[in-house]
Amino acid sequence: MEKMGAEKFNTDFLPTWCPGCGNYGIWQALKQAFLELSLEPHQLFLVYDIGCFGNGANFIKTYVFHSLHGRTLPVALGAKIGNKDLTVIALAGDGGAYGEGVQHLLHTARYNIDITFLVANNQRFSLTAGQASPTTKEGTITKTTPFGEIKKPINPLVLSLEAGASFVARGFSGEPEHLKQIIKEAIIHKGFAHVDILQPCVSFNKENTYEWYRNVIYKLEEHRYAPHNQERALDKAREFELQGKLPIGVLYKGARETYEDKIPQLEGESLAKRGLKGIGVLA
Ligand SMILES: Cc1ncc(C[n+]2csc(CCOP(=O)(O)OP(=O)(O)O)c2C)c(N)n1
Ligand code: SF4
Ligand SMILES: [Mg+2]
Repeated sequence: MEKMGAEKFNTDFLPTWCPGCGNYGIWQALKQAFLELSLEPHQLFLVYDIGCFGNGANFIKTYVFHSLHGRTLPVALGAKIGNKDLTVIALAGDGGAYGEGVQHLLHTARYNIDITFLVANNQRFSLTAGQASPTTKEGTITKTTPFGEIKKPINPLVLSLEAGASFVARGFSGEPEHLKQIIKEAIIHKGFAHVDILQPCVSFNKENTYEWYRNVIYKLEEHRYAPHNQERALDKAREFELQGKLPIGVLYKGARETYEDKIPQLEGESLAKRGLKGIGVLA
């Protein structure tokens, strides 16, 4: 029998994440967002990174590519150029997104290509047993930082805002309903949409627990925040460092021409349908 609800995006494999892992909330929010946007599995192309979150590639029934560590964005960008009719989403952990692949974040934001980037930020390289990642707080003890992390963490939302992302948001996997709304907005947005998702890792991050997050987060939309000013968005992105509060919701949404719209060869029918002959590459 054909599945009707969000379960139609389930595969035959059950998630292997630890009980209580924040990835479950993201998985549920993602499937529900697809359902509510009336997206069918064949209209979606998901590019997953390597990692705990990346293992989600096995648990979602859409077109899926399980990419190399840190390389989701170039694959997603190529897929979108090849077939602009697809809804293309790249999904990575903080290690892949802000470590191995941080250069791709900056350049994809510059392109402003119409794809969505969802990052499960647990502040650890969790699949490989919890080493410090680029978002780990200074002083944190992990296997690779036995005397405490000595490097400064990066602020991913500041990076993508500065690089030109036209949609920047922060979600929390412990608030899947709220996260679903953000994911829906990010998919609908025309241009590069970056969503950093606070994701508790119950096995390797004992500090940033669900409870810890609940004490510091607040929802932007409950504070009459309008996400149309880049300078204000930068202030919001830095608020935790300055004031110890973590705003979740859409920080910035702006209208900017997309990469696809600026390339005359990509006008009209998608390349996948026309083939390379259609743009004069092959005789
Ligand atoms: C180029 C490369 N470097 C390192 C690895 C080893 N590796 C695999 S998963 C992983 C950790 C991933 O951390 P993150 O991206 O934050 O995802 P999480 O597991 O936390 O969800 C690492 C370091 C790899 N597979 N490829
Ligand atoms: S190690 Fe952490 S991120 Fe990985 S599945 Fe377990 S709780 Fe989730
Ligand atoms: Mg991680």
